[in-house]
Amino acid sequence: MKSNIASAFSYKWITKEPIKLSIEKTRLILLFLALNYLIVFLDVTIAHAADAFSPVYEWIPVVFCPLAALAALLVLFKPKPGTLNTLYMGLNLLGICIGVLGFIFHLTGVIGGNSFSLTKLVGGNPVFAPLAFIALGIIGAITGMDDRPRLKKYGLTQKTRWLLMATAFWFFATALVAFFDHASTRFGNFYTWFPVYIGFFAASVVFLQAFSSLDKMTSRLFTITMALSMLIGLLGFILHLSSDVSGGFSWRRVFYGAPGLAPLLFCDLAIWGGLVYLDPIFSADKEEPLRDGQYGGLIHFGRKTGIVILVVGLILGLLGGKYFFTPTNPNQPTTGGSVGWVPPGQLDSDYMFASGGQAGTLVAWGIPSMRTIKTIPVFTPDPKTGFGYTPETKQMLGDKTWGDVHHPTMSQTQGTYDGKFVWVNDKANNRIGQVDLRTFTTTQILDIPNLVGAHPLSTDPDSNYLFTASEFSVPVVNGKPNYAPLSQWKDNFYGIAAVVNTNRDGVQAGQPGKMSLNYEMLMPPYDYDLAAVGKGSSAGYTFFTAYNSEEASTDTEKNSTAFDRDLTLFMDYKAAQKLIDAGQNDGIINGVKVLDPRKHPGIAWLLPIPKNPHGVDISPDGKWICYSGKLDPVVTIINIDKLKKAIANKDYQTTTWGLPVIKYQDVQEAQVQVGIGPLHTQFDDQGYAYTSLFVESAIAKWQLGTWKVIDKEPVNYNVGHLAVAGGDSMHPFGHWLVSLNKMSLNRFLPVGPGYPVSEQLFDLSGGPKMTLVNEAPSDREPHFASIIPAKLIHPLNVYAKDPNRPNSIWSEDQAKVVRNGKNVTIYMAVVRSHYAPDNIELNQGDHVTLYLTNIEQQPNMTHGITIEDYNINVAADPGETVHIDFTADKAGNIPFYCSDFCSALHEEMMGYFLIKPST
Ligand code: K7E
Ligand code: CUA
Repeated sequence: MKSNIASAFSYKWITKEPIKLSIEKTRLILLFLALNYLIVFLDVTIAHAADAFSPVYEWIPVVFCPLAALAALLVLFKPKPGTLNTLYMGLNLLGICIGVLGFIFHLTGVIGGNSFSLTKLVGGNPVFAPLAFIALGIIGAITGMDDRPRLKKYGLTQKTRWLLMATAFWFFATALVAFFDHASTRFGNFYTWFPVYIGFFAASVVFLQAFSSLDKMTSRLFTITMALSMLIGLLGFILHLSSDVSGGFSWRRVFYGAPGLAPLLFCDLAIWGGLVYLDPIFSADKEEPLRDGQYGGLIHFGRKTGIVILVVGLILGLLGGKYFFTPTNPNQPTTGGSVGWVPPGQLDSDYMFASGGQAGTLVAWGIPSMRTIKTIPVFTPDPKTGFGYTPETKQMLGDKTWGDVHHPTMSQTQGTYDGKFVWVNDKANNRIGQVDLRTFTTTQILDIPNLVGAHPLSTDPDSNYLFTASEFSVPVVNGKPNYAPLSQWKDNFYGIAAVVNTNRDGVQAGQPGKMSLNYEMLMPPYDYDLAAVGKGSSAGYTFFTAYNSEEASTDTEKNSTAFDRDLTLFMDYKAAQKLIDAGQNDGIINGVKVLDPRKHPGIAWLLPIPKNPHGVDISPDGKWICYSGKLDPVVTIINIDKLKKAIANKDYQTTTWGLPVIKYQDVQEAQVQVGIGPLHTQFDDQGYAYTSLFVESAIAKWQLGTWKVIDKEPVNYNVGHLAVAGGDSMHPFGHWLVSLNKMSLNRFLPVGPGYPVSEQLFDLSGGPKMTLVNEAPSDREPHFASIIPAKLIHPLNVYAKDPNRPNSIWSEDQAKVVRNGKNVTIYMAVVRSHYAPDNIELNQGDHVTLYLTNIEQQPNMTHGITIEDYNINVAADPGETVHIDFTADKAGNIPFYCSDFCSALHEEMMGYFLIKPST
């Protein structure tokens, strides 16, 4: 049946005569309504997918939207009274209920956490998003109204007036969203106010039109307002996208940084405004009895049906509310939604590699969950994996059973973390350990002779070299001991910088992946604390911090803090490398080539920095060298261009210890007043720097270039290092910051007088303010840590089956025992759930070499071997061959068994060494 109602474009000041559209206004609205439900469907699906649809009622709006869209479309094509119409109207009312509940639920989810913040209000759990359901539900319900001209008031039909009011409400809600969203960035850019103004303005214009007569003035105002809304929507869309794209694109930022699609809501509303403003015109302006599909009132149901639907809806809503607001798990972290919490079954987005301090380990954490995933033994034996129990790993550890790990350093390629290696220093025993991220195991430990207190560790943008230095000065002599009376400090004590080849690609010495000592450089007898290798405009230089220019050797606490500035040192390592390559070293001490920079001008300089500086860190572009003052509440910024100029002009203040001293005021760019006790600085991808304040127990966020502090957040407490993803490379990833605190108070269950330290996770993505979103204890002291997106790391699943690998066997029938006098070599296969061979006859005093191959290629199927009473336990991952060496000095029937629970027959997985006593 063809309807006799058409719509007209009533903006009469644009065209003299109304333009007639041959489609009914109500049908247009139904079409657009369906479209809107689909858009909301996409939006809510993406948002709730980020929570993995947990709790389960996050599915409700996801299921609801397509149903509502479908109903609107069906009614559009089949505008008959009946079940369908009733269903459609019921869905609209249900939508309103869902909106109200969603609003309340998001709101309580936000403020139910430990603290309320604007960032959470918007980024964490968008409170106002459910209002869309209310607006669409209301509009949907109004489509059912009668639209006959006799009901006109102010020149508008009743239905049009109600639609105007609903649209005004939606404009109002959208303006609120824009307000809170931009408030979280403190309206950093003045134009972020525009959508707020325009939103509220449009809300008033649309609302007032419902109560004022339709004339030229009002229709012009209305049209201009809708055009403005359309414009601000498009502009906002472009600005949001460009702000998301600047400094590297990520979807995460499109949804949570500046939500890219949000401004398009203004365009959507402009179209709504245009549609509801359409004037229904009629072929006959006389009263007619109602017919189906006529007068724009497509849906008809009696008052009774309406009331029943409303009551049922309300009851359902209340029941639902009671269920929703019963806390399901009081122990669940309430951090305002998904930020900082990774639900069971979900993976973290980033790894953090934190030093294990005196545990001598490297610890892999998941970020943002703060779950500890793996402890990697580096300088410490580990019975679980057998590290330090096989001949090869015993040899790596030497006679040491521990190390003091401070600075995990991620390997880089062209200034970006490449996820291949992590290197760590051992300050207590002057070593560098290398962890291969294919296997998360330690593959090499390199001793650094001569140097004592190897504290800093830093690498260049291509990780060709590692730099460390001595925190303690000692005499440097060939052969041990390096003893000299302290009275000889000035003449016989030295600091040392060591440069190590990573040889990661096997360029040098044909031993890929094996570090080797390149050379060492003598330095004045100060205490070298940290190092940063230049990049970008500072490439080729390495900067060390140092305290104790006073050269104190006793009562250092007092005597090394007299000067207001300490002499730090920086070197031109490319120039130094040329000398080494040309064989121009100044001797070999304990097997290491040594350079004395006093004999080679142009490789090292001294630079005064306030005061007992601790960390030195370089901005991602390499331009700003940032020294943290420790005993001075500032970060001192050195401009690399000025520094290079001073070197080129040889414009020095004086010489000390035979090295030129740079004029501080010539190269200093700024002093950032960060707060008390600055230690370390990291950078993000937005031009901000973050400095840890040990004494103040806070993190200061400041801006490169303006040198302004823009946020400071307390931590619990006494922060040492801090880590931002990629924060010491040329391409930081931003988003997460972990504060590595030295202490904790009242944060974790008490465990006796020794307290755990605490790591606190901050979300950097919510604008200028850092938001604390998670924390975890650690029972080791993590100094530094490196955070890297998980997608950059590609660990092995199993050790591949390699028929050529020496001493490995790949089937049980290759298993054998080879005796050569008192030397017995066993090639043993291990597979669920037995050993082959499982009984091995030995004589007391035999020397046993056991190669145990786990011949499984199934991921996760680790087996181990424990030999009773022989102090031996080693694990073999799938495809791995482990080497065990022992003398069968205890006679008896000695059982061995699998030490990794692998199958139901794990206990049965055992065998005997049958060791005959010697007579
Ligand atoms: Cu500041 Cu060893 Cu890097 Cu500890 S060091 S905090
Ligand atoms: Cu194999 Cu347990």
